[in-house]
Amino acid sequence: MKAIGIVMGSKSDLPIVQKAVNTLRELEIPYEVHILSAHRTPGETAEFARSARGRGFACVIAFAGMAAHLAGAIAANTTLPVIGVPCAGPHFDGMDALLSTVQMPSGIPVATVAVGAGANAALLAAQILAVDDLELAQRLVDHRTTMAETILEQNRNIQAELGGTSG
Ligand code: RP5
Repeated sequence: MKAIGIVMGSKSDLPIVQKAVNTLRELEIPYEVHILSAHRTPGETAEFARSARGRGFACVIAFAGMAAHLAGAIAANTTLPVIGVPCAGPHFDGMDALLSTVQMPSGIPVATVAVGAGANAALLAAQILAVDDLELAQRLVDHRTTMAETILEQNRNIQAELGGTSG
């Protein structure tokens, strides 16, 4: 199976990255984690993106906050799918990173997930891999079944706990 390339713009993004790593581990998907910055290490970031396909990655997940151009900078240098995860910084509740990541001009797409949505980024990457991997597709179905069971159990518990006053 191909691996997922994970890049964060700063070590301060790690708590969000960890959610993606946990999900990829759960789904038994190989990954590689890097810290590379679009503005502090522009050359190394471009080199990573240019070599990503040759290194066996299926797609890249880029995590960045503030004027978050990391995902776009990587996408400009590879034709692999790039998933952008906006990370909330000290201002604007992550709206700055969300708009910077999602508003890519025509020609270079970035598939942007919600602010801080590391797990969803990993699930989207898994779904890309599962296009031609039926075993992984089944693991994704199992993951959804587990989620549904958790909600249904919570539903039973809340009814037992709080009851209801209707009829
Ligand atoms: C971005 O700037 C990083 O992705 C991070 O979210 C933000 C702040 O970086 P640090 O100043 O914490 O290194 O490049």
